[in-house]
Amino acid sequence: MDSSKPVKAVKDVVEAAAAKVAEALTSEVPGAPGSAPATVDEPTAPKGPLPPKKEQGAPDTRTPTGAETGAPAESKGQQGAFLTTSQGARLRDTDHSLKAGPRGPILLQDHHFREKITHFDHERIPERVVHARGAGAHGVFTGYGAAQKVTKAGFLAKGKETPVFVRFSTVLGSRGSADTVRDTRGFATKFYTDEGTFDLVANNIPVFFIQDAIKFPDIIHAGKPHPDREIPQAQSAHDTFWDFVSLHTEAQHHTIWNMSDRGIPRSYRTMEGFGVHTFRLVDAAGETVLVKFHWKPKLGVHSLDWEEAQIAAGVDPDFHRRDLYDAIEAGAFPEWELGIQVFPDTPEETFAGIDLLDPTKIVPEELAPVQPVGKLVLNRTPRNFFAETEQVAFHLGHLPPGIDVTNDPLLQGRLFSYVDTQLTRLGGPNFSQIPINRPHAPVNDMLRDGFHQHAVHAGVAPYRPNSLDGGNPFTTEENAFLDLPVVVAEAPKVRANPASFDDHYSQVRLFWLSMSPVEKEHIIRAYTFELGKCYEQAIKERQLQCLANIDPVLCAEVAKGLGLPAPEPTVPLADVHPSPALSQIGRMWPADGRLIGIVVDPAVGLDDVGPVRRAVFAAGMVPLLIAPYGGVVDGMPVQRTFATARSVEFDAILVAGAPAPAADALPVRDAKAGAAGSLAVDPRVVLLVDEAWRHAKAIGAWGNGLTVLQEAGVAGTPGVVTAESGEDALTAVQQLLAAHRVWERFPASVA
Ligand code: HDE
Repeated sequence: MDSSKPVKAVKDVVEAAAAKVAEALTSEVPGAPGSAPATVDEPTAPKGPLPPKKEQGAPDTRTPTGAETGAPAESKGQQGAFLTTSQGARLRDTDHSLKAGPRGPILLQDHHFREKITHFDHERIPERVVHARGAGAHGVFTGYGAAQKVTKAGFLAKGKETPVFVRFSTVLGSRGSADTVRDTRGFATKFYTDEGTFDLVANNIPVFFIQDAIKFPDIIHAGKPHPDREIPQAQSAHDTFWDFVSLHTEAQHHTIWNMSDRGIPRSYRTMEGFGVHTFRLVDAAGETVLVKFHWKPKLGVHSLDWEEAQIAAGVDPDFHRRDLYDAIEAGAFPEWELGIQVFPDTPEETFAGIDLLDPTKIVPEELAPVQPVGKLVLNRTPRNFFAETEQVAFHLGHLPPGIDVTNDPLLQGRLFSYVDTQLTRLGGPNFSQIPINRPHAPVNDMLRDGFHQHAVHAGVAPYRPNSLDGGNPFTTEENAFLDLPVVVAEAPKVRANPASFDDHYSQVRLFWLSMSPVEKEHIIRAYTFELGKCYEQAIKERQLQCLANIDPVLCAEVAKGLGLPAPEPTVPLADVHPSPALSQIGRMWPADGRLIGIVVDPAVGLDDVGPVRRAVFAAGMVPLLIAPYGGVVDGMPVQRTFATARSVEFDAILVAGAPAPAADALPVRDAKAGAAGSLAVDPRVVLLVDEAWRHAKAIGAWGNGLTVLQEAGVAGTPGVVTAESGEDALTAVQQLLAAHRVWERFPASVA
């Protein structure tokens, strides 16, 4: 009897089922690692490398001097089916070193071993001194033409499309630190314009800690972990940080932004970006204006709740990185508008009494509206993190004709720092030849040689003027960058600031008074937490003095939490007009790319879940099924199980069933199960709903799902909708999501 037949038939069925699961998972779940599912058995037949994932892009293939090569991006990466040495010689074996007999020792002769290990030994480069932790994406910028009346920069022309690479980052943490810590975020954009690369190296906070770049090492040393124990990682909640900002009171404005919800963004997609400094634009006729750059996210500015940020730092330290890449993969391309605030270029360089050279000051949008000048869409994820995100090198001095700098002393110092830092980080002066940094404009410089020189320069006369290379290259007036002949007033050389820089409190108060009650509560909570983590009483008292100079209510509330008396102000409280534009609350925003967790109970059938899932997709959001076990239920892929899900991953929860405790609802298997006991519903589902409620997220339930609301004790409370059908529940939840959170769930004690 041929017994292999039934066995083969079973194997075929199992393999077919596994392939179906794999297909469902790779086609519908953002985040699958490869472009095709992995096979269980080790592949034996050689074939070429798989294509990249559909959402991945790589830097254009350009020569080191900016010319298009026409070569496909693959030609720079792995190619062919056979493993080779770095010199292209095919290898028979890479798993065994060359030894004197199977028991060794290893022979010095083993050049393959030495090449492999030596290269590995040198895989790491120094991380960035600041902004070490980041995530990048490719995209396209389209000009609206609106800026052409103030600048000749060609990439801002109407309909002009320019490729870009954006890198978002945190400031304080190391490369491996968590994404959701309380910190400022970097928002650096490289525009590969036809007229030379333009880098807009921005942050998500419009002011900076200090007014002079010479203090940058000091503020960073204060914010980084303490030098003895190297703790805490990626935090400002420690003594040295608060010591610095309470002694250098110019830092108070940036600090209140950090303590507000801006310090814990929901997503890179929901962050504003600010160029911080004032720049100078010049038009074709040579007329100039002063401007501040703003990025406005299409989805609005939204933040995490502090508890969410803390949980996410543990359960998903890659929270923002994952969010960015999953959104792009799901087709929910993140979008921003670039806008400018425009000010007349007067000798005083002030606007409405605000010193435009002081990087600790904003100009409220109510005084100078942000005028949209173009749109940024991020539509491709990098193919290789190191090659692109790690090696990208931004520099404030990368400016095309039409954009120039001002004398802001912070900006002036940055003009030195950014090239200087790359010399160590990227190992020499030729970092602009690394693929991600190659300009798209033709490059014809006379910079030569140096480590890692990729160009094979022709000619014998890299100097000017010359008579040997036919005089080439020539300088030109035609669309050349112009250092604007701005008049510098006669003045003594001094180490000093202008007197206007001495106002350290009025705009901090302006920010505080512009917040809604719930945002004020969050600020009080953040100061109380951060100062509560300091050991030194004197530092707490000094910072309380700063808070007294901002606002008595803020000071009193934080003092209460610290168990200290609230001091009286030492400066008169500024009489300021609030700027409603600074508040994140009170408007409605599209819910594109939001993550909707759907709790299902496969034990009772899922007929109603399919239509809801499709409706979530149709609304431009991403549905994630949460089930007792993994795999596929009713033909739909399960993205999270009760064991792997945590509320922080979802913007809203739909409860389609009341699943009984699953087989793994044991505290010994999953701490989230708590003391499972004899509950009717899986305790992880109850926790999910409870946390979502605590973080003021929209919750919708229908059918058996109502039982879960009862179990969690949230039924009938604001933002918890019960509906006849899943689709009705989704419609209601979508409306709630437009406001980001159910704000009524956060009662405020301050007005
Ligand atoms: Fe930076 N900053 N910075 N910075 N910065 C760097 O450059 C520096 C400042 C910003 O994703 C470094 O390539 C000085 C303001 C971003 O690669 C370094 C001062 C703003 C990034 C440096 C400032 C920024 C950096 C470290 C003056 C917002 C990440 C690695 C006080 C407008 C870019 C590197 C990326 C990175 C110096 C202040 C934004 C050391 C001296 C203000 C987004 O050169």
